[in-house]
Amino acid sequence: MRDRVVIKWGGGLITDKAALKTPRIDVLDLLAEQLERCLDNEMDVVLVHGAGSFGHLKAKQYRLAEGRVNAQEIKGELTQDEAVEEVRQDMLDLNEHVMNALTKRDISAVTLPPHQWARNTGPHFNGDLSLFQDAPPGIVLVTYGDVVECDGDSEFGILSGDDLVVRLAVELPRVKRLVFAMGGVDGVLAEPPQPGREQHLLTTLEREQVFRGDHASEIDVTGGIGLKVERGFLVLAHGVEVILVCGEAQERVADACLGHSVRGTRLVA
Ligand code: IP8
Repeated sequence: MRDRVVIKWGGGLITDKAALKTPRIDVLDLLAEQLERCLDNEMDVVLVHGAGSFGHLKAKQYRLAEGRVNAQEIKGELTQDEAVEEVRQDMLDLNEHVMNALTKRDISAVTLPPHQWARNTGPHFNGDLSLFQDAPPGIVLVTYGDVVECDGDSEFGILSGDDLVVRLAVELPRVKRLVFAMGGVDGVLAEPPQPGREQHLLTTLEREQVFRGDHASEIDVTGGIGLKVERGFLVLAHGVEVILVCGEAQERVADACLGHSVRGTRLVA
């Protein structure tokens, strides 16, 4: 029986986060190559990707993470409903770039867009994971952070990829580890990166340890590195390993997925 790994490709890694709808094709190609290495080593993969500049900028402008707000409070040309549709389409466009990178390497993959199967936000969102569970060996199932329908007055909200990975890693059988591939950092740093100062990487991280996440709240409507760590600890509590690595460094994502020792941050109980 093949083991499974759940991988999150961060939005800040696969897109240029400051420029609207700009994918980093070279990074996607590198990540696809490493994903193929996992499959070649008998490790099945569930892939979740973030939104980066395909989701956060517009979602922030139209306050989609807050759900329905008074139309007069929205500053922009679109209504919130139009913004929901546009962000969903933008995410489909980003997903197409992801799928192209996989297809270039002949990796068989199927996308399940959350707005079609998930409801509500947070790590306990609703949605049937059986399609992920029933995937034949070697077929990569792909999903991503999206705008989903919500119960109650909020009507819609943002389901982050960092929440999707929790249920996928905990509920699917044979998941060995969860790997967060991030852009621009080697893992969790003791303090936010500063130009000219050496990064102090925390190679292991316990829940009680204090750290300050560098969360660019002006562009990121979900949670930055703090959310990944928080969600990571939920997963770790179920006996699944959790590692955060730099996704731009050759081989680190594949090494982490395959259980080799790697530069990054490992969550410890
Ligand atoms: O980048 C956010 O997903 P994340 C999804 O995984 C949108 O947190 C549409 C902003």
